[in-house]
Amino acid sequence: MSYEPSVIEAKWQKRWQDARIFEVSQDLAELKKKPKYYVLDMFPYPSGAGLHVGHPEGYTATDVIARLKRAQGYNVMHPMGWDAFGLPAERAAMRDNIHPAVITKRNIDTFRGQIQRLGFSYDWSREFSTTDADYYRWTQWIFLKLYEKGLAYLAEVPVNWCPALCTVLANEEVKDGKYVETGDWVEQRVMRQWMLQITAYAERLLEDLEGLDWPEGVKEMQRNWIGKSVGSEIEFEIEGSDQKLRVYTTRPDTLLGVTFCVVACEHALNQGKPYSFAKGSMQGAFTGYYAIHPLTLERLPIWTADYVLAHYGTGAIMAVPATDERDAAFAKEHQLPAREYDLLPKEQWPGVRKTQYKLRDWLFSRQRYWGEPVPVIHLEDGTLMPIPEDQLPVKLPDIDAYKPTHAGEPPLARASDDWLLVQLPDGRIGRRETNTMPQWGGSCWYYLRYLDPKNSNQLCASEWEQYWMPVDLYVGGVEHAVLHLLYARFWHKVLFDCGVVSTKEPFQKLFNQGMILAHSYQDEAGKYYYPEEVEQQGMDWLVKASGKPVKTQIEKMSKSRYNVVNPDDVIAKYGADSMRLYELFMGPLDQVKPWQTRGVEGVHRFLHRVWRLAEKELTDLPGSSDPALWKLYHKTLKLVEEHTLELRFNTAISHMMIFVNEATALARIPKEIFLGFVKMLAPYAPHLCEELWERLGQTSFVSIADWPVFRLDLAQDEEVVVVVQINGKRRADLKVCKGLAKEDLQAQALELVKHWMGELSPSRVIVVPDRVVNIVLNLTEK
Ligand code: ANZ
Repeated sequence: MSYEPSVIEAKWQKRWQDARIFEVSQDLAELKKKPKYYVLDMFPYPSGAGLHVGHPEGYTATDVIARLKRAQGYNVMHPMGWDAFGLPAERAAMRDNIHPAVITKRNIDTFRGQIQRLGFSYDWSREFSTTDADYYRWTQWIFLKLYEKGLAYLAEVPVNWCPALCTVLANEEVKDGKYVETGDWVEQRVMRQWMLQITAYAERLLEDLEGLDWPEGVKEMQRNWIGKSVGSEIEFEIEGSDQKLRVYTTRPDTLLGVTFCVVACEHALNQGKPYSFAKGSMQGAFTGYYAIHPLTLERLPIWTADYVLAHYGTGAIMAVPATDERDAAFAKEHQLPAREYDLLPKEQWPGVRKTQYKLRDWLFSRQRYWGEPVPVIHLEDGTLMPIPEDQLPVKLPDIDAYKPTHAGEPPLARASDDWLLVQLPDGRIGRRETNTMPQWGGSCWYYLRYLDPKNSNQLCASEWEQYWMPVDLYVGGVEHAVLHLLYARFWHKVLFDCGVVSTKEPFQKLFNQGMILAHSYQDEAGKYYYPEEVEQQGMDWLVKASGKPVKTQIEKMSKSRYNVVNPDDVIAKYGADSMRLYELFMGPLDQVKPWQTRGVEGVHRFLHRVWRLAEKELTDLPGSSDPALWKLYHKTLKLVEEHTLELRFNTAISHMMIFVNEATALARIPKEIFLGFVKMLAPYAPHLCEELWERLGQTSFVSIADWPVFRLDLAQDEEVVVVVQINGKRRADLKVCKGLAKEDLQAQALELVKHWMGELSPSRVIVVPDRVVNIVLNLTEK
């Protein structure tokens, strides 16, 4: 029989599922006999477009690790679920007039099917969606804890309002005045919103980064986002006023160089004066006030300008144009003086030392339907009442229109009075909060729920939390560096303070997979061509077909560029094992790299060769094979294990390819070696390996077999002692690998005896491999 992935893959996926081999034991005493390993993917948002080949890159990596760790005797937690609240389902609902819950379920079914066809060893019994009421009940519960601790509060705040979407957005979601997801413009408005006081955790969020095994770039992004700065607040008298001007500076030593002060447009000093300047410009105006220098008593004009931010420090600065570039530019623009000065010694610095953070509190409400309702009631007297814990979840009501009003009233305000109005036991009437939580809420704690997904009394029982946490390896995209990863750390620390979790940090090791790009082909007329077709037919064909010059680019996959690759198509043609292998063989996991379907063919051929290897004579006779094969086998085993655990999958695969090439050249191979190789390859190509395992008469599953035993003595190269002579006289002994090439042996020997030779150079060197190196020196040269 030939290798037919479609037949064997369906067969083994069903067998794994029926035997439930990837489900983790629920017996704690049993679990405690072995070490644990928690390996987690950033769970996907199940979009309507389905999976593309970028998703399974990280999932394949974690699956290989999960399978290897299981083989090495760990209890492995490897779950999957859905981050399913959010705007796209709501927009699709508006467009198609279908409830977001229906759309979400449909998308989840598609995603699950696609993911399952890749043969990942998830414990599916733990699956959930953030949109399940049993789940978001606990998201709401955490909100109540935040509220109890004073960390959730309502405030009139300037917010990022997106007119196109009619909703507010978090600072982290806005870049250059646009919503990062859709590119829609965002404007500033003042609205009453829920805020989470993440700033109260700024120092801990910063400090605890140190102990984490995360990419340095991600840590640095978090440090910059938190933006700690240590400086001073200095108070200036204002001429003819009781008010004082407080400035924040990181350079109190420059006080003698101050020639003017600048306040933000929104500063209290400007009350009633609606200053506004072009963003990022050096425009400004004199406020009419003068500050008095605390040491020299000089009059310093107070200006207002856009480059001073209202919400950083005190919203006011002392300007030192001789040293600070922006102050210098502003001074030049407005003909303000600059002055050389002496640095002020530390003993003379006025005012108090002050630590500032750039981090702002987290805007936590959204005018959206498809999110967790905020579990709070507004009473008539204006007070707030949190929903009692035992009345959670506050379920999302059905409504008939999902769009918020332009005044910013959330869609839930349209719910019927049954839902909206609540009568308290004392007869008072309250109105439910109609804002919902942002999508980031549900993803802040999902890694805990996997550990105890069905618990209806607690979000996670502490015995499970204590056994499994922290997550040992977390894999996902770098785009979450300051959003999800900062929010989740914040909630985790709050849960730590509530005694719900026992670790300070949720994710011990983080790895970011690089994005998978694709080739795109577009002709001068703007027409795109399918990359697959171009790859098959060749560039000449393309030029002819188009009749115009064609531009080839490597870009992000997107529908509009016709370059999205669907894993289903790849699996249909080559099988899931080839797909898995190619995802990891393309290049280092953290690198950005282009997909090339042609590349799948290479790994597919490799799997065919493995299949044919099993058809060779597999012998049990000892000594029936080349000892070199044993050595190669053990060396390969060591390298595959090491490289895999270091997430260097591409090189692990190439070592297996080398092994298969060598083994293919032999007439027969020991069965023991072949079975060991099947175990080695199983984490990467599990379906093929299960099939071979069975055909070779093994019972149970290779997926849960022990990792092969490595024998150092068999892997090591045999050593020999070579005598090094000078003019026939023994001068040294050299230990080298048996069979070392002549040139290498000569080079090592010369190095070893160079102090014997002094200035002289050999006139001749005689090398007998594995035996002797004789260096002939011409002694008359001296
Ligand atoms: C005088 C000075 C002299 C300053 C000098 C810098 C260099 P970080 O490190 O980011 O905290 N600053 C203070 N508040 C500001 C605001 N609301 N908007 C814009 N700029 C503000 O930077 C702190 C420095 O940025 C402060 O120190 C202040 O300028 C400015 F040679 O004061 B400095």
